[in-house]
Amino acid sequence: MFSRILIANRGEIALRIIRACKELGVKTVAVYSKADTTSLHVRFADEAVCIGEAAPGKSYLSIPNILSAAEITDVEAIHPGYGFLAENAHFAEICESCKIKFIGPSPENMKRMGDKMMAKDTMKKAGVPVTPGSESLIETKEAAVKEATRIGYPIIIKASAGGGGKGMRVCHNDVSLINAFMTARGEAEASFGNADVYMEKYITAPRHIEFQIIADEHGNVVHLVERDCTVQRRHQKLIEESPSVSLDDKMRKKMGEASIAGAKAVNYRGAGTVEFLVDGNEFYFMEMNTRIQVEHPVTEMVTGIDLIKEQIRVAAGEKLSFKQEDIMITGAAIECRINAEDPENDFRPCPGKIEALSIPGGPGIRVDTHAYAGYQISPYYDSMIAKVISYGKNRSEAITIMRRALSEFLVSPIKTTADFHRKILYDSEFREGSHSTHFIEKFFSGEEEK
Ligand code: MV4
Repeated sequence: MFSRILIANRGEIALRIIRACKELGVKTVAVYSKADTTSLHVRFADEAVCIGEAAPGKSYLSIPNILSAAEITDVEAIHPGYGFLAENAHFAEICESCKIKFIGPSPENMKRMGDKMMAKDTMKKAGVPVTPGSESLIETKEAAVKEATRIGYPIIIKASAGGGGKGMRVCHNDVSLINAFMTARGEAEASFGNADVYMEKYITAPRHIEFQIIADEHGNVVHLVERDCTVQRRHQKLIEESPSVSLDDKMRKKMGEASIAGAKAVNYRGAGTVEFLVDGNEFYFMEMNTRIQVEHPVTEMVTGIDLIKEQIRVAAGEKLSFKQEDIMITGAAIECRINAEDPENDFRPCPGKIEALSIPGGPGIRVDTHAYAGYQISPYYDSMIAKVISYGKNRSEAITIMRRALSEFLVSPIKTTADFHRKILYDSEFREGSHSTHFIEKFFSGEEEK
């Protein structure tokens, strides 16, 4: 086991990793920007190193500054958390060349899964169902029309270097196709420096179901069942839950086995998430995320497994301490991401100083947050200030507990999305679990989905 780990992140995930390290008896080094001098992860770590200015490019995204901090504090490993450099293969390679263990998958895993066309091809070869679509990249308008005719409208054009919904274009006929093809390529070039696009059959009302997997360095891969992330807004997940109302045990088993087959096909290491689109009884591989995700707590609540500790253990070369048959789901969990944003104003970020704070508690509630009374929410970083996770014996109870908890969440004078979440939890379609990825649109009159 490592004796000292550097956490190359901030906010609630930095705290989460520090907690896991403390329970493992591992010393922690926090890194922080000048804007985070008073942040909790700085206070709770054993050591802390200021790595630069507030702007992420000068601090949390600066590989030289982070590695300098790692060198002077003599750490054996770096945990990247999520976001920032978590899926940056170049960063993982440099860590390895500095003999510092990167707590996550190999650079090869990241590169292969970061190229969405290559990821699909790999999964298909591993026997994982993928969304019907083009076998290769679409290079010309003529090829686009030919492929769309073969696949059949509606189709969706996606950036191969993209992911997370950026640069996607849905088309229903040839007329819109040409324009969509050109703009998708232009956006992909602008956003990712890579104009490569591919095409898929558009699934009109899917559910977004993802499977958590964890793999050690000895060939063992276990899935920790699914998370349903169908409630999203502009590709930002708002609510995540486990288990999913859309899956029965038969489908859960098939998708779990597909996730493991996919992970084994790429010799995956560490924690990862295989994302699927679910359409009735069919499921299709969408993307694989090579990092720990924001929503990992819902999986921890229903399986009782501490995913961050498992990440650290497998990175230290330990074997997984459980087998697939040991994984049982008990109860149901829901997570609401609480952002310092104004739902009345197109969710624009509302940074500022928290004067008074009441964090929910009581039976069935977990809150992962770095907020405290007096904390200055910075405009430099993403607006999530807390994750409220409820756990009940079933989904209905988890919803009831979450509603109660959100009513206790007071963060004055900051505007947050807490009440917006309560509205969702009272919605009948959500309660029945019959919603699709279009669910959230109905909460916005006339808002155009980008
Ligand atoms: C799709 C799709 C429908 N059909 N692909 C890809 C990235 C992911 N974040 C959203 N993506 C989608 N890919 C096909 N062939 C619909 C979406 C989609 C979506 C998927 C899950 C959850 C929310 C979504 C919101 C918009 C689009």
